[in-house]
Amino acid sequence: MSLSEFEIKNKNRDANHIEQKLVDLDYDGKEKDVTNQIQRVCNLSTVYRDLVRNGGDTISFFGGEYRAGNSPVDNGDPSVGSVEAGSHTAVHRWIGDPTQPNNEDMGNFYSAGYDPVFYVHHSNVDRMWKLWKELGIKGHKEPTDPDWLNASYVFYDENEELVRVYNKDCVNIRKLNYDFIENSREVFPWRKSRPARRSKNSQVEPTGPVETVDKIKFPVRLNKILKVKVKRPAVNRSEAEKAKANEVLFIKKIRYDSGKFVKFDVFVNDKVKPGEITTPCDPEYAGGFAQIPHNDMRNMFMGSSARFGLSELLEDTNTEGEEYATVTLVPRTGCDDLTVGEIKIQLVPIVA
Ligand SMILES: [Cu+2]
Repeated sequence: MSLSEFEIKNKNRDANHIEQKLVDLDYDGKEKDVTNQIQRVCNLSTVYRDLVRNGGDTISFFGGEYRAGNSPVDNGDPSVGSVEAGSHTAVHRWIGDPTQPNNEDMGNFYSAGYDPVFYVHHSNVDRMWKLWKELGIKGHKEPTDPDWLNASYVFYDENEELVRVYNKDCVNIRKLNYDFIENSREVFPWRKSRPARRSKNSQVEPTGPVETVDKIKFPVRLNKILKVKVKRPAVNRSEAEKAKANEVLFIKKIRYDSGKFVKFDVFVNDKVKPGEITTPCDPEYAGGFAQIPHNDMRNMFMGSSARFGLSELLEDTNTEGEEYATVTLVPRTGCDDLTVGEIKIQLVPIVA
C-alpha cells in the first residue's frame, strides 16, 4: 500500500495535532483539556511572557554566553533565552511524533530540519526577535560583545558557493534584503495579553511551612515539587527604581539528561487554592524551562540556567511588599534526574 501525499507529509508529526487543532505554546508533552478559545488566550499570554516579562534584558532574551572552548557541562551554565525555552521549544515538541523513538522529526535536534515546518517555525522565531527589538522597551538591546558579533558560520549560497556569514551581518535583517510585513497593529494581540491582575479576594495564604532557600541542600533533584522562600533584594520599588533595574529570578546550575525532553514550570507567590493554577494566563506562572533532546547525546548531562522576570509578576499578584518570594518548581516531563543547584533573586540593571 502506498502512502498518500497527506500521509507522507505528516508521517513524522504528532497525528493528534494535525487537523483543526490549535498549537499549545506551553506544551509539555501532555494534552491540556481546554477549548480552542482558551488555548488562544493562553498562547497570547505565552508570547507576551516570552517577549516582554521574561525578555527584559539582552541576556534574558538571547540566553547567556557560550565561549569557544567551554564544555557543554562545565560551562558556567549560560542561561537559556526566553523564547528558546518557552514557545520555541513547545512548538518543536508539539509537532514531533511521540510514537517515534526520539520524537522525530521536530521533537529532536538532530532531525528537526527534516520537516519543512522547521523553516517556517524558525522564520517566526526570527520575526519574534525583530518584534522584541522594535517594542521600544529600554532593556531590549542587541548584544554588542565582539566575540558574538564576529562569530561566523559557513553556508552554501544559491550558486552552491561556500559563503561565510557573521552574526554582525544578521543583526539588521534589512541588510539581508528581507523583512516581515505586518498588516496592522491587530497582528499583535499578544501585546495586550499581560496576565490579568489577581483579585485580592481570590488569594489565600499557603498552608504549611515553607523553608527558606538557605536551608535547602543543593543540588536538589526535581523528581517532586520544590517550594522555597527566596529573599528579595528590595521591596515596594518606585516606578523610577523599576525603570533602572528589573527584578529577576535565577534558577541556576540546572543539570539535565540531554537525551530526553525535559520541562519544569516555575510559579511565584501562588496564593490560590492548590490545583487552581493550570494555565499560562495565570499571573503566578513565571514560565517554564524546556529543552528538546539531542538524540546523539543520550546519557550526557548538560548544564544550563534560566531567568524569569518578576517585576510585573509581583505587581499582578499583589506581592510587591513582601520580603520573600515563594518559588515553586513543578516538574512536568523528564525531570526525575534533573537537578537544580541555586535559586536566587537579583536586580538586573537596564542598560539604556
Ligand atoms: Cu528550534
